[in-house]
Amino acid sequence: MTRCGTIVLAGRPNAGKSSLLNALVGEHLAIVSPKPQSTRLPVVGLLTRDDTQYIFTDSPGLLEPEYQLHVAMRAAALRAIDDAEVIAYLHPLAEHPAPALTQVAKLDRAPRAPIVTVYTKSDLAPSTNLYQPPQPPATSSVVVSAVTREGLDALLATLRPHLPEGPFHYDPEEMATQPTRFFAAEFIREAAFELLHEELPYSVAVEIDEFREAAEPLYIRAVVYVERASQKGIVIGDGGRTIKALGQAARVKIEALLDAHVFLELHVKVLPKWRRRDASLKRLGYAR
Ligand SMILES: Nc1nc2c(ncn2[C@@H]2O[C@H](COP(=O)(O)OP(=O)(O)OP(=O)(O)O)[C@@H](O)[C@H]2O)c(=O)[nH]1
Ligand SMILES: [Mg+2]
Repeated sequence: MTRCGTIVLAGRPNAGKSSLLNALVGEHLAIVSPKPQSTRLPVVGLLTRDDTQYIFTDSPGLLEPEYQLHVAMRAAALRAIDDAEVIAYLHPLAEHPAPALTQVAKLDRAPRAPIVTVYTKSDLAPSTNLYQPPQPPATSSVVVSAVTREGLDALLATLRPHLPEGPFHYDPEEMATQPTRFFAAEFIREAAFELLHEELPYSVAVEIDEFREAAEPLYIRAVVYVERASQKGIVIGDGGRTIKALGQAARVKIEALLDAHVFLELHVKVLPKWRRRDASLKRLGYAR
């Protein structure tokens, strides 16, 4: 009998959720950044191994909301936690032990699904006896590194019994469920996290205006939104230098995922205070 089910990757910002999703799936699907709060929407990654189909959902970091976008991110993370058959609760090994998820997520009561505590970035943790395996009957925990791939097989083995018996939901060859244009917009945002500083990456949102994949190179036109006119100038840069570099970096990422040449055209526009406005968040796909 095959098994198939959803596993949410949850935890504080920067815990390594997106990196772990990518390592498990074997493809760069979810954007990663040393800057916290890079994930704004859940990203689904599929892994089918032997008789088991793992449906992983990378979720936004659990944070204390400061503005409307945060409220939407937290809501999306809590929905993903609610919907999952098992919760992989990520916490950096260097900051062992992990506080209770109920506390981190400020939940009124413990989540319905079982929790597997996943200690991340083991390659960064000092090798002194920091990690003491929990004594039963504590919840199960696994130590992983998305970089060295340590612990990934152990994690899969720990998750597997929590997944319901039943048929696969997706073709075993599939890795993603979201449309290509979603990933295109995300990779432009990832480039913004790499090339822009301080508050700017947080003020950037991306909307795909046109996506033509009938002929190669694929043609993608996107709008990079910022919140203020002064930010627009910085994102464009001297003689368009910054937006050009951003476009190049994003194009390479999109081409790697699609395995096709891409012509990417970016325009920078101002959408005033979009992070604080419900209508803008809805339009950008961040809020319901
Ligand atoms: N050395 C090392 N770095 C890691 C590992 N996993 C993640 N990182 C780094 O930690 C930072 C955060 O990783 P992300 O995967 O973006 O973390 P996240 O939990 O998705 O963060 P948010 O989406 O912002 O909540 C990045 O700089 C990653 O490269 C790991 O196993 N080893
Ligand atoms: Mg992330």
